[in-house]
This record gives sequence, C-alpha cells and structure tokens, in this order.
Amino acid sequence: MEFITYETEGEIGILTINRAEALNALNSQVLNELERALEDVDLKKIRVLILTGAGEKAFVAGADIGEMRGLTKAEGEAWGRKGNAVFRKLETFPVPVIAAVNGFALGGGCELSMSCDIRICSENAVFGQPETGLGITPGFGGTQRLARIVGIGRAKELIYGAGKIKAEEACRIGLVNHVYPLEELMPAAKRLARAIAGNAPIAVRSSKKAINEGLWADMDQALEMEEKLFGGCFETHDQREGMTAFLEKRKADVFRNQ
Ligand code: CO8
Repeated sequence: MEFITYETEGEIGILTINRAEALNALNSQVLNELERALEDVDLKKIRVLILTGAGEKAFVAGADIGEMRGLTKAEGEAWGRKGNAVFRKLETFPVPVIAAVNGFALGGGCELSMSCDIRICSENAVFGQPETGLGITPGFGGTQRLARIVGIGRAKELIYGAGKIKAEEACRIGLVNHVYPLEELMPAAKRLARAIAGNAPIAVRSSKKAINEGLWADMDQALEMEEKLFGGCFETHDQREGMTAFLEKRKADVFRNQ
C-alpha cells in the first residue's frame, strides 16, 4: 500500500495514514487502502487498533479537495457513500479503535476520528468541519456523529460556522478525551491500548457492540441486546478465569479470547 502503513506491537495494531504532501488528505486511493487495511487485520491476534496520521502536523486535513472539485451531483453522492461505508466499517470494527489525533483533523479528518471509539489528541490538534465554507455539507458522517458526540447546539455552531477549534476546546466539549504534548501522544495511545488489550477480549468486543448498537435502538431493545451480549460472556474461559481469580484473591491469568 502506498498511503497506509500497518504495524503491530503485541496485541495492538497501529494504522498510519501517510500522505504527507497533502497533510494526509483522503483521496479515493487512501480510502480504498484504509478499507483494505481493516480487512487485513488479524482479529484473532489484535485486540485494539490505533489510528493516526504521519508527521507532526496533521492527522487528516480532510477529504481531497482537488479530487472533489469537479464532481457531478451523482459523483458527489457516490463519494459520500464510499466514505460512509469505510468509516462505518471502522465504527463497527470488532475491536476498539483509538484515534491518536496528531494535528489537523478537519472535515473528513474530524469525521474519521469520530468514527473511532476514543479520541485523544496532541496539543497542536485542530478540529473542525469547514465544509460549508467550501460549498458542501460534511459528507462522511459529520452531520450525524458530531451532534451525537458534542450535542446538537455545538455541532450546528461548528458546522454552520465552518469553525475550527483547538485541542483544549475539543477536550472541554467532549470531542476528545485527553490532550498530550505531541511527543507523548503515541505513548499515551499505546498505554491506553495496552490497558484495553489486557481485559477479556470477548467482554470488550461485546461492550463495544452493546454501546454502539444500543445508542440507536429504543431502551427496551437496547437492554435486551445487552442481556444477550452479557449472557454470551458466560461459560467462556475468560469469564471463568476472571471471576475465579477474584474469588481466589489472585491476579487473573492472561485472558485468552475464548
Ligand atoms: N485536500 C487536498 N489537499 C490538501 C488538503 C485537502 N483537504 N489539505 C491540505 N492540502 C494540501 C495543500 O493543498 C498543500 O499542498 P501543496 O503543497 O501542493 O500546495 C499541502 O497540503 C499543505 O497544505 P498548506 O500549504 O495549506 O498547509 P498550511 O499549514 O498552510 O495549512 C491547513 C494547513 C489549515 C490544514 C490547510 O491546508 C487547509 O485549510 N486545508 C484544507 C482543510 C479543509 O478544508 N478540509 C476539509 C475538506 S472537505 C472535506 O473533508 C469533506 C469531507 C466529506 C466529503 C463528502 C463528499 C460528498
């Protein structure tokens, strides 16, 4: 792949978008490669993914404006559909995905980060949905996910105003969970990933599914789904071991994902 690198550290997978000449902007090749990279992740081994951008300036500075400028209405819609499909794949990826936002996360970059489970960022990060200033709407899920994460009022202000916000403000409104000096961002992302990877994978994956799917269901259906996922954890090796270790006042053995 030309624009995506994938490395692993134990049970952590690290995907890096690397198109430095355009501040990691998403053209169709980057989106295709990201989709393929997700398909290639070995889910038997990997328990958490980290997604970041190459360099010290940008996570992703948006969808590629040069590629979009001449699109017809039908092509614009198809481009939105493509982005939504890839981002949805990320959002519903079986294991948690941490966005380590290392600079500009604008337009499609902000939307990409919002498709991840958890966002942390560096002090130089800048978030925003500048699309209305370019004559389009946010088209990779931004009109839907931003409001769900930061609330309707703030989302509308950011989108209608094509505003940009700095890391501290993004943290204050709940768009990111933590802010770090740039050099501490990846170590922090890996610490968080290791902490998650240390817990029972079936329980973590089921929790992700329950939270994500329950958010859009009515409460009764959501709780029914939770009951099924909760029940599904029992009789697993990791449930027996986790509870037995507690009762025997010892540390649990390494969870086996079974
Ligand atoms: N697309 C294409 N190229 C880009 C993009 C982009 N989004 N962002 C930066 N670049 C390129 C620049 O053109 C420049 O290239 P070159 O060196 O060849 O001139 C290079 O990256 C470096 O950028 P700058 O020189 O502009 O760097 P600065 O530090 O001066 O500025 C900024 C950094 C502020 C990030 C600035 O580059 C910028 O404003 N970029 C555009 C940000 C933006 O508007 N993003 C939103 C794009 S629209 C979008 O994402 C829609 C998503 C949904 C699509 C749905 C379709 C239906």
